Amino acid sequence: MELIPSLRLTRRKFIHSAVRAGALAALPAGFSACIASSRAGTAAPSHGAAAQFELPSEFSFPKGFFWGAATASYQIEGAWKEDGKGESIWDRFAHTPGKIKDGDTGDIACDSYHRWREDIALARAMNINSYRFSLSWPRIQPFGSGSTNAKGIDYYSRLVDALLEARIRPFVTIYHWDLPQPLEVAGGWPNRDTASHYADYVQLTAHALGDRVSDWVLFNEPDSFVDLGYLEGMHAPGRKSLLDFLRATHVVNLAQGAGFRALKAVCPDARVGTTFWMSPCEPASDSAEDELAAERAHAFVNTWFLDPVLRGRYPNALTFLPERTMGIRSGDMESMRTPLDFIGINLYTRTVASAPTVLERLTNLQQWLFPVKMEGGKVGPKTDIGWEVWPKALYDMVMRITRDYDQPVIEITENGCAYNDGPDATGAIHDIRRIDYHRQYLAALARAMSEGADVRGYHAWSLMDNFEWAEGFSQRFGLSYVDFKTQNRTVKDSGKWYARVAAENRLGAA
Ligand code: IFM
Repeated sequence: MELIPSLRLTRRKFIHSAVRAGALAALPAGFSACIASSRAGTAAPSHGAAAQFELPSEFSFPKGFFWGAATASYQIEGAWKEDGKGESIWDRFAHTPGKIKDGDTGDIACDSYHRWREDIALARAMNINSYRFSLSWPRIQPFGSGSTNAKGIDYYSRLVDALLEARIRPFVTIYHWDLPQPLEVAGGWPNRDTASHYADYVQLTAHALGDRVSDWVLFNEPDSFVDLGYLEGMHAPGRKSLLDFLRATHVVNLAQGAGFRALKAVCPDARVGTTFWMSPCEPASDSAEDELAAERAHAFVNTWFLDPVLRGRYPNALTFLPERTMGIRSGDMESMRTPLDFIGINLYTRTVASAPTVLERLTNLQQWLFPVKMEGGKVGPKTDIGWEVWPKALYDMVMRITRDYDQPVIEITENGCAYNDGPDATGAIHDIRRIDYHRQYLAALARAMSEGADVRGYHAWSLMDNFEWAEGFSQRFGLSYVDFKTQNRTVKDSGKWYARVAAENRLGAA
């Protein structure tokens, strides 16, 4: 059964608006001195009242702030069946004709399995002090359980050592979507056993790397891989089933609790969090119905996975919670509740939500279950992948999480934009729009920090152009350009700009 067409918009095409009066509160005394209108500040309102938004043109970040960049194993490593690596669901999915744009695969990707030294050199050239990368589960455990692949462990061990030597924090994501294929054959994430296999794998990685790695991300965007992989079918393993979506949701939440405890059992002092795809959800109009729809959208987009871990309950996203269908058992709520050390936020854009009409609800089971229509904002400029540039989204989201979850520690684990600028005749890549994007989003983040948000780091997505899932190599998010024929890497103008910001620990005037 497919859920509402509008859900298709959630992860990749949606956007919301959160132009709430509170979000536009006056700036604290002492901060306004360094405020100047920026380009973001000139954005037109998404609806109704004027949405003026002042951004600081200059801001000094706190000492010890992490200036990072992020990548993920399947998107960069390649070497898909080398040195004992097992097959992942992404290997299988990408090898299935028609699943990925232009028939691209991650078989070679950025060849980072062989070129990781060059990648660390890129990070150094950009003055990055935090590198967020992910571990490929089937490279470490080819079958998802049982035997360990020593060569896989060695690869990550060498990477971690080299990062530490370069004074770069290794920020390790344990799961970024590449489930071992044998576990999918056994039922995948909807199968409860996957949670205990995951906890075993977490413990294995903690034993292997925990003497040198202090900062861990349990999951990258559980909402994305469960939604896109099990409900919408656009990502591996390509299922389109409401039942699988609901079950996978719950098993991932159980895995998260079990994984957290497994990691802390080995490394009690480790900082352990999870990274969530987030997007502030704005009502399409001032009507009470759209306001309610925006809150429902928020529950589905932002807290569907956050509330189980932090509050031990599911949010009110659906008209009712099908507990038995989800496979919820007695004691589950307690075991999925976990005191994460930080919340990772991956943020790109906003969502606009509106209420379906009564007729739409009565005639469409899916809209009855989840009565919300969601889409992306249509006011700001679009990046090449079609996502609206809306820097205020970062401010709104960070402030909402800060308010609603009692000022948690936050890491911006991803923020970035797809612009496909290529090299000019001299080989230089003048990606001015990417500089603008990061500058404006960083300014919005600075404003949130000046208003009390406890943000410890910012990670640009991505260190380099890479395999963008179902979009293949058609979307370039990197601060460095990768020539996928020669595998040559070139730092783009945005990477050089980022290097200056990171070195000065300060966002200067444009
Ligand atoms: O490329 C992805 C990444 O794997 C997860 N977050 C969003 C990025 C851009 O779509």
